[in-house]
Amino acid sequence: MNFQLMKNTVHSSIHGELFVFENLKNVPFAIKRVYCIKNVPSSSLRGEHAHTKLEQLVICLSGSCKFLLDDGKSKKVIELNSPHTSLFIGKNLWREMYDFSPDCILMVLASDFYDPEEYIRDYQTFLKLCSE
Ligand code: T46
Repeated sequence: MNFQLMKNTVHSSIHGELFVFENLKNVPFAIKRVYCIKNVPSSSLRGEHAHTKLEQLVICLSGSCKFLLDDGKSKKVIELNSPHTSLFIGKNLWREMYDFSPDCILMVLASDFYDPEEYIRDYQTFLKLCSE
């Protein structure tokens, strides 16, 4: 499945922790966009789509949430609960995000600008593309 859990680069001292993300070094693509998700009600379901081109690195800066990842053949649930690990999500993976804690803050680094045309939002269409 086209995802990977990656250990983040952190500089820790008695004064706190500093996390570093650099293009094509510890981020496996050139970053064109950064967005954040927070204040998600615990009952909310986000995502429910796949991307035909986009690659992303998701960092849970605070709190926790779950990602269901689906490549059309199998499904895997990943819990993000630490800024020390990030989740790389490649293209053609259906994702659903849920079980957000009240303090959850996600920061997402993306390989391209926002393009709503590049989303697959219909699950049956996604399954059909997977079987081609
Ligand atoms: C993903 C998961 C992890 C923009 O205008 N620009 C942006 O860059 C983004 C990401 C979103 N938006 C707008 C589009 C919608 O009106 O923000 C609204 C919420 O977006 P969406 O419903 O796609 O949010 P999620 O949390 O379901 O999905 C997001 C990303 O869109 C998606 O790429 O993989 O987070």
